[in-house]
Amino acid sequence: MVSAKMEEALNAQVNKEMYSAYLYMSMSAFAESMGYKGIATWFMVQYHEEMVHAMKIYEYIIRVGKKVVLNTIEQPPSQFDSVQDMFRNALKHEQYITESINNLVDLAISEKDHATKIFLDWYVTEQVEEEESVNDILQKLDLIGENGNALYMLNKEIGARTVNVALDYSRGVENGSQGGA
Ligand code: OFO
Repeated sequence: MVSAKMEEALNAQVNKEMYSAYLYMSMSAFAESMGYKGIATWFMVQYHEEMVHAMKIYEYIIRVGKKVVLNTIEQPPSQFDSVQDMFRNALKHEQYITESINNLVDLAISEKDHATKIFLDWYVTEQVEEEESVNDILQKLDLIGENGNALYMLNKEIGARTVNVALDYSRGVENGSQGGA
């Protein structure tokens, strides 16, 4: 049994994941405007991942017989000082999301809601990955410093990232296709 309090908290998390998608789409647009096509691709792949994060919770709320209530998505920043600044913001955001997931887990435990706790475990693991991948790029950016050639190479390297989550989740994320079909 999922409580009304948990239902509300899960709906709030849908909104946060949608904001994540929006934020990374905005970062992708900023990277495009700076001519960093590879970085733009990396953030657009991240956008797709966030949409799936939101959809998994959306579907869970429905599966447990509760109601999805969508809220306004906050406007993300559209201007950053540099590529480094953008990734620093991305890391800060992921740390915020990790905290939010941890709070949800705490709530599930305090309510003895084992099903939701198990459902959220996937997000706990995913957040380790989310922070790690951004941290990884930030470390490289620190090494690169002001070196334009090296930044160009990093742009190329991370631009090779591809989408490996469902792009069409009309029949559910688990049954989703990765697009093209
Ligand atoms: Fe949904 O993990 Fe990033 O924000």
